[in-house]
Order: sequence, then structure tokens, then C-alpha cells
Amino acid sequence: MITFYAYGAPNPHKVSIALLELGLKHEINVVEIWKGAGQTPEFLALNPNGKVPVIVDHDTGLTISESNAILLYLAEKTGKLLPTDPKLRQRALELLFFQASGVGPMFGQRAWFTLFAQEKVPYAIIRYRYEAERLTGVIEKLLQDGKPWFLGDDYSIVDIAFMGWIWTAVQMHFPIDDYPKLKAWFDRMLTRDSVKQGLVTPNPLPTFGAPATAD
Ligand SMILES: N[C@@H](CCC(=O)N[C@@H](CS)C(=O)NCC(=O)O)C(=O)O
Repeated sequence: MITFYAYGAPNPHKVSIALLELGLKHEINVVEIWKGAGQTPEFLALNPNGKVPVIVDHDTGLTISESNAILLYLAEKTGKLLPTDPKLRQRALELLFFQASGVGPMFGQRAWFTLFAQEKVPYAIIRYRYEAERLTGVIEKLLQDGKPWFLGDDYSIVDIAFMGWIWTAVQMHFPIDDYPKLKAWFDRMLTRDSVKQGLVTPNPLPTFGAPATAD
């Protein structure tokens, strides 16, 4: 049994999708992150960084934070969604790190400065829009011609890791149609029941207005 500390946001949604895809028994504990619930002593004892997702695996006694570390853990626990071939496995790790260290933070800053910041900061809007769009171009190149998934023929946790922020970016009205391979992958992801359900578990993203421009 797994306890999943979650909220409807890009990183927890990855774990929602993985738990459903893998059919792992779990209970959900909703953490109201925008009401300060991530900063309580009880939650900080689970994750000193005060953010979701976190899982507690009662079978092993392990508490794990960081969405892509959780995806890796769940894949290794079940022996699914991660290739065993050493070259492909290494590629999976590379892409998981790229997603977590590049795409997630830059998409997050773009969202912050174009949708949430109280003050309009043109330099930050330009900087993070440019960087997020550059990274989207990199993702477009990573999707190989004629292959359905990031690692080729097999669906994996790498696809799940990218979906969290790509889904969020689309909900935030950032363009995806300019990236045909990414758009085709995105539509393919949305044919999977675990993805459709995971993206509204424990709750969907809010409705976003139009992102700000620098002028
Ligand atoms: N690198 C972390 C990022 C986690 C993260 O930023 N979580 C957000 C939701 S997507 C959160 O809990 N935000 C609440 C806050 O910043 O107080 C991961 O991949 O899990």
C-alpha cells in the first residue's frame, strides 16, 4: 500500500498517471499547497522541500519525494515502464534528468512570470518564454521520426515525466501546434486511460487566463 501526498499540479500529476498505469494500490492525501499545507512540520518531516508529490510505501517503509525519483522507484518496484537494456536505461535516466532539471524549472518560471506574478517584469517574461520555447524545440527533436514514444517503441516513465509540464503548458495556452512531433505524441498520450484519469487526480489544474506578454 502506498500513501500518495498530492495536489492537482504538474509534478504530482506524473505520479497519479504512473500509479494508475501500474495498477498500484494507493490512498491519496490531498495537500493544499496553496494554503500553506506543504509548510507544516508534519509535511516537512516527509519532504524538507515542502512540495508535492511525496509517496510513502508502507511495504518498504520508504518515503520518497521528487516526482522523477518517484517514477523511477515505482518502475523499479514493478519492473515495468523502464527498459532493462543498459543503453536504453541510460537514455531514460538522461531524459528524466533533462526533464527535471531543465524543462520543469523553466516552464515553471515561464508560468510564474506570465500568469501569476503580481508585478510585470518584461525581462523575466522574455527570458523564460524564450528558454521554455527553446526547450520545447529540443523536445521536438528528441521525439524520433516514426517512433511513438521518447524511448522509441516502448511507452515508459519518460513519457509520463514529460506529460506533467507539457499538459500544463497547453492548459496555459502556450503553443504546441508549432511542434508537430510533440503534438502527435501529446495526442497519443491522451488516448491512454491512465493519462486522462491521472491528469484530473486528485484534482484538475485550474482554468488559466491568457499569459502576459512583455509589452
Ligand atoms: N522538483 C520537484 C518539484 C515539486 C514542485 O515544485 N511541486 C509543486 C507542485 S507542481 C509544489 O508543491 N508547489 C508548492 C509550493 O511551491 O509551495 C518534483 O519534481 O517533484
